[in-house]
Amino acid sequence: MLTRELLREPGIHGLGQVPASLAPNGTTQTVCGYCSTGCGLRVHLQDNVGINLTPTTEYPVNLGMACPKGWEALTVLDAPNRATTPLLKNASGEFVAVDWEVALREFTGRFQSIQKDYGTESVAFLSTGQIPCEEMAFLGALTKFGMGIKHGDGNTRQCMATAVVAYKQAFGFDAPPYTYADFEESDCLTFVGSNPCIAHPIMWERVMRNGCSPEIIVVDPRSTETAMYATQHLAIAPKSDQSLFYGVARILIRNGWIDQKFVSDSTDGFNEFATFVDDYTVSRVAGETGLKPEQIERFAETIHERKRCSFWWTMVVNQSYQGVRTAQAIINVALMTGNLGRPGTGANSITGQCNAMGSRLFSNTTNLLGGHDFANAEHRKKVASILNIDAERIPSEGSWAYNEIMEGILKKKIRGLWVICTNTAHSWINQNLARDILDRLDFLVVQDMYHDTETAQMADLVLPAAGWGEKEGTFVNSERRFGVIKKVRRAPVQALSDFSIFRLIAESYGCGEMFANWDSPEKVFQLLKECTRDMPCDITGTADYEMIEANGGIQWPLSEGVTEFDQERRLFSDGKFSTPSGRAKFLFEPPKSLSEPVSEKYPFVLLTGRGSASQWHTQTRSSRSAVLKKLYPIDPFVELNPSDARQLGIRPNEWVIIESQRGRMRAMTLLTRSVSAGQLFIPMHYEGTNQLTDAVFDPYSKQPSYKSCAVRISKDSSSTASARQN
Ligand SMILES: Nc1nc2c(c(=O)[nH]1)N[C@H]1C(S)=C(S)[C@@H](COP(=O)(O)OP(=O)(O)OC[C@H]3O[C@@H](n4cnc5c(=O)[nH]c(N)nc54)[C@H](O)[C@@H]3O)O[C@H]1N2
Ligand SMILES: Nc1nc2c(c(=O)[nH]1)N[C@H]1C(S)=C(S)[C@@H](COP(=O)(O)OP(=O)(O)OC[C@H]3O[C@@H](n4cnc5c(=O)[nH]c(N)nc54)[C@H](O)[C@@H]3O)O[C@H]1N2
Ligand code: SF4
Ligand SMILES: [Mo]
Repeated sequence: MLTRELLREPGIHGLGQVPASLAPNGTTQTVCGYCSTGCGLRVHLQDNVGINLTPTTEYPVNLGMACPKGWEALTVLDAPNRATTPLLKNASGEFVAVDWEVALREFTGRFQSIQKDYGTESVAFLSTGQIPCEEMAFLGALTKFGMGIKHGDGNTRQCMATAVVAYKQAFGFDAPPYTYADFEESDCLTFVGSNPCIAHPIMWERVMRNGCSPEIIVVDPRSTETAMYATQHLAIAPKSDQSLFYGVARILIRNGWIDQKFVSDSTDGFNEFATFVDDYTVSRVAGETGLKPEQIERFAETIHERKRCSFWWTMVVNQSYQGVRTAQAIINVALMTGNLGRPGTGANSITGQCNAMGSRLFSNTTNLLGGHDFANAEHRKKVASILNIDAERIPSEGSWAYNEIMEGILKKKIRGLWVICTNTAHSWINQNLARDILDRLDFLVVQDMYHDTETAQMADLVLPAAGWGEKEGTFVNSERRFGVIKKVRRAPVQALSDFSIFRLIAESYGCGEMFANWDSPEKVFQLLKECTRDMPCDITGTADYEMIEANGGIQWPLSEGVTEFDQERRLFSDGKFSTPSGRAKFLFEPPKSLSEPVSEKYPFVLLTGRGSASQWHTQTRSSRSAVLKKLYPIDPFVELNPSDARQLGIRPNEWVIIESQRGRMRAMTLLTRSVSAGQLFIPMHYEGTNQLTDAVFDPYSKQPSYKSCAVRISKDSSSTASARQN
């Protein structure tokens, strides 16, 4: 089909407003498009258009609750800076509105000519954990099987790559084992570098419903909102979590507080691990973590005393130069105490974005569709036959990771880049370098809901995308639950769903034939379902979107033939893992010291993370709601301990300059004891934060270590006023 004809197809623009199947003035069920909690939201329609929403009371995830972002999810679709038409940069560097035909011609012409001159591998893509599975899979299949692109990765590398690798190595498959009921059923919850009060507020509400008088242990250098609820707050020295868990393991072993049966039936490598951790004496670990020996001992005792211990980690473990081994240090403690597979237990990675879990299975970047392995010829054959393509078209290796793609641009191996639903020029580590790298590209395409993100401004071509609420598909939340998202609004002007954009590009690139059947998200869902057959994530028992919705979402796995199943299910209740031996592995390695220790010149450790429940990442979306904007400081702020402030003569609410070896930013001071002396905290939502961060990576997961680097802070002598502007 010609691109021109395809453009006229009603399905491409989805001009029929919302699908006719929805009651024009009733309500319809969808799931939230921000965080990985995956709350159910009921959208209220007027004349077929979503005008308001309320959290769904009967949805098993959120039970009628939502955080401010969820409540405001529709508002941000109306923003005046929505990308409404393709924009092409002219010779004088100005954007000119063009129609889709010109945009597609330009996209294909420029990328194909780069591929012709420098090889097919010279074009790469960077995508996201925030588009539905069907769109991710389309992008991954189109680029890898259709366009001959070899390297593509996503912002998920910034987010949960470490958890993926840690699970794969330990369990044989990337399988977060829990269900949210575990928040309520656990009698001891440990949160490691995780601030659910802010980052996963509705998961935290589930913790608040826990009726087992749980011990809540929070391991975080800061006294976060979550730490304030802790029965034990371990204000650990940055990046010493691995030592802490080795120390705890040693205490458990020395006291015989081990689940021998679980260890011998379901694990490998315990004896080697026990020998290894014997060096991690309480005094050594106290020295390395800055904790008191009693705190470490009490932590171990609590794990022993309590019957159902769950261990939850989020970004700090993942975003580290030693993330994989830190995650496994936590997994090891759960394994040795038999805290896996039973209600209220688990070594549980909480992921971040609404569909980060979907990207783990279907982005076709690190894994071949459905959690398969590119290197495995049988897997390639299986997927090729499901997609009805030649197996030769499937590469036998995975892609370069995000950082390798960025390095590839520096080395001129990558000359064309397509960025979909992520804001690299704000969120990638060490921004001065990152922007310099993006500047070197011959052709940069950015596909986003908004035309003025930091990355879109650097683009040669901007493709206007529909957002959540304007398209259909499925998301997978942190507890492996598929949820269906609905189209309840028409995307503005010429903006198209990412799905439609991929269809058009397939056609224009000359590989439309390969995707002839990929004409609706639900058809693609059926293909993806087949791709999971006989894998640990098998969802062949899920008939269609309707069944997902009728069940309040469906967790993987659900194999064909299974008709009776619980709404909340966890993995490994049989003690069997996906490794060749069927046993989980103890994995360990000596911890490394801080990648950039403080020095006389840069005496503070900078921690970064989420600032408030109302801010989302680079704020392209959340800053478009007047309600959300009232709930957080508009100006960048830095949390500083009052004792440090006194020494430096810095006052509250004063502009200061924070500098690292790589860059500097301005921020307002917030004096608070929630950060320890010698540490600073700046939320990631402000553009300047990643001017400071240091581009170091975990050797196994290649995830950037955003959470600690050395900085200094000084008064901003240039500033006269310290008034906040709103
Ligand atoms: N409101 C809101 N919610 C979000 C997001 C958002 O942007 N806004 N983003 C979503 C995404 S994608 C993600 S990945 C998650 C992130 O969710 P979280 O990981 O829970 O959030 P962060 O604030 O990034 O980091 C958590 C904590 O790690 C602590 N920390 C720093 N260094 C160390 C250390 O060395 N050891 C330990 N133990 N702790 C340390 C920080 O003080 C911080 O409180 O949030 C998701 N939810
Ligand atoms: N210093 C520091 N930096 C960090 C972190 C940290 O803790 N500290 N955390 C890291 C983590 S965990 C993450 S996940 C990243 C997040 O970093 P990013 O992915 O860069 O952040 P977002 O603002 O979510 O960017 C998503 C973009 O997609 C657009 N968008 C939204 N929906 C759609 C859609 O449906 N289609 C299309 N085409 N576009 C859409 C939005 O407008 C936005 O521009 O940041 C990382 N950076
Ligand atoms: S907790 Fe997450 S999924 Fe739930 S409403 Fe808030 S942002 Fe949406
Ligand atoms: Mo993330």
